[in-house]
Amino acid sequence: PLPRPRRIDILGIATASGASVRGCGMGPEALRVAGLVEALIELDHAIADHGDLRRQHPEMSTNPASTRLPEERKADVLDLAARASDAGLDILSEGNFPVFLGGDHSIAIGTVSAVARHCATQNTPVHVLWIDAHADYNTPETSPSGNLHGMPLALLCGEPEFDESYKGPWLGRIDPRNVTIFGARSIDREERRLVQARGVEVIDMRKLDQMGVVATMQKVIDKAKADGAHLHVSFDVDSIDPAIAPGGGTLVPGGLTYREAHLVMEMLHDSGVVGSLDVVELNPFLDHGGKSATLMVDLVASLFGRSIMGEEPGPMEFVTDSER
Ligand code: 5AB
Ligand code: MN
Ligand code: MN
Ligand code: MN
Repeated sequence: PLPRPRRIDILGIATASGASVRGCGMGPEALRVAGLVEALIELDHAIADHGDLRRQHPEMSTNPASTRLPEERKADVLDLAARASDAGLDILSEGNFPVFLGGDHSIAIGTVSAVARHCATQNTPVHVLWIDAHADYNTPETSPSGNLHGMPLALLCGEPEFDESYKGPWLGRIDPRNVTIFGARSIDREERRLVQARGVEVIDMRKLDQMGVVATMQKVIDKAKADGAHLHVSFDVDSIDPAIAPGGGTLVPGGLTYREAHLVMEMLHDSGVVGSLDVVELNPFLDHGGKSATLMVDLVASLFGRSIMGEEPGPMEFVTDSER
């Protein structure tokens, strides 16, 4: 089993530079306003909030359109990825559980890199559970939009179409065969070919409808356990049905229900294999009265042990103050 974390460490990465729709840079603040920290304290966890990484002087637009071209946003994305990777590595090295708040999904380039670098020093395999309506496995060649929030998995899995300009000593590497995409319902044609060729496990909505959360999630958990892995969970708000989570820029109908999403988090809690979490793509500007932010806070609380019938001391029990 993984060593028990000492503390939950929150780090925001306040950016929308990986997306073409603006607003998810406000995600970390909306999650705090919705009561994220209080929900975790309520569950008796020790918390540290590191505030947000952001670009103080983002590149200016050179085109007349209101949003900058993907190429103009790339420097922001990679700078923040490098900083998130280093900051995340510090948190993990101290034995704490990082909760990364996006920001668009390009932040996972940095957050998953932190996990990969840390686990390399511990000789622990990294498994990734990517909960998302999309596969986020495009390369600069296959991407229909050029937006980096659609490419993090491909870069992290070492796809050769990324040139040296995307890389640095901060970049970690994961094995596509240890990645599961969960809740997918919008995958581009070339992207689908890549995912299949690399052996990424895709639990799409069709499979979920037929097999349900319990059977599909149990497989993910059993595989991570059998491998003695650190499971990183990357939760894209757009995995949830837009009717209950309207706060996103890339909504796709037919998403996870309220109970399906909670059951995923409850099972992950009980599994004890999760070592880090991203909450990404929340766009407070598009949200309806904080509805999506509040739902995300409830889901994070379920991952950290909130349950309907009260707490059972489980495998994800944290080190208490007196044990330190
Ligand atoms: B998200 C699309 N596949 O690459 C692309 O929200 C959408 O992080 C990507 O999952 C969506 O532009 C990225 C069409
Ligand atoms: Mn995504
Ligand atoms: Mn998505
Ligand atoms: Mn999105």
